Amino acid sequence: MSGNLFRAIIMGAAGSGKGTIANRIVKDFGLKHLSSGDLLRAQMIAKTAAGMEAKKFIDQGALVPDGLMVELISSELKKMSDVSWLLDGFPRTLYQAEALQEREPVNAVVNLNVPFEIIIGRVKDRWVHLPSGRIYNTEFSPPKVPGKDDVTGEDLVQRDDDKPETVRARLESYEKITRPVLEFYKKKGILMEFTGKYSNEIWPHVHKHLANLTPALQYTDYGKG
Ligand code: G5P
Ligand code: MG
Repeated sequence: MSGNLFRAIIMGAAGSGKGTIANRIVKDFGLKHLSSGDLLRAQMIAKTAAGMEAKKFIDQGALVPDGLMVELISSELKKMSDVSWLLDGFPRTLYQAEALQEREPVNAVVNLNVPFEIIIGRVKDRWVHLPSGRIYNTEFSPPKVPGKDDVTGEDLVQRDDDKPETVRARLESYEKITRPVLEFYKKKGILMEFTGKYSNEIWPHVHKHLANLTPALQYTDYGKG
């Protein structure tokens, strides 16, 4: 670990619960959360050139080209050089993993392994607050007022890429393109895999693992939240 800074990554297929678990990690361990998907969606809302380019790929359930992705993430990481962070959804290709490793070696990688049939069942119930990235699920974690964000009261939306055929393309891309990234981190001895059907079942194990790695950062009790 460089100084007291901790650099972690959360990986897992589309809808495996990265955002859900990342929010709990951030709350309990005080890491700064950077989600590549939230970053891209913000660029799309702002209709930046990067956002318009990314949209062509995201709508197909395909990965955004490496060059664009590395550039976007690098400029965010520059702003986070003096804090401990958790990356969610990046890296997703070997090229991205190597680019990150050169820039900023990672301390821990958490991979969520959730059966694909469970994912397909839950993603159709997902609603999000796009400006903040807050995630809801009408079955698992409904908003207090149906269709409205708990904090701002603004409308929730369903993601364009949550259509069943697009989710299937995203799951395939994870298997083909992102699995080698897990091997990359396994060889470095920093990968920890967590298997289960439910985030509440997986979370206490993730909490325990991170608490062992980061005793100095831990400031809440075991696996709450
Ligand atoms: P994203 O935004 O990174 P994905 O596909 O990796 O998208 P996603 O869909 O955001 O991942 P997640 O964060 O893993 O899923 O899952 P989540 O949102 O926490 O949970 C999914 C739903 O299930 C939610 O409604 C949640 O409430 C619910 N849930 C959680 N746990 C449970 C449970 O136990 N039970 C139940 N019933 N429900 C539960 O990337 C989007 C696109 O951007 C591009 C790609 O095109 C990608 O497809 N992109 C990149 N391209 C290239 N390189 C990169 N690094 C890229 N990053 C993003
Ligand atoms: Mg997410």
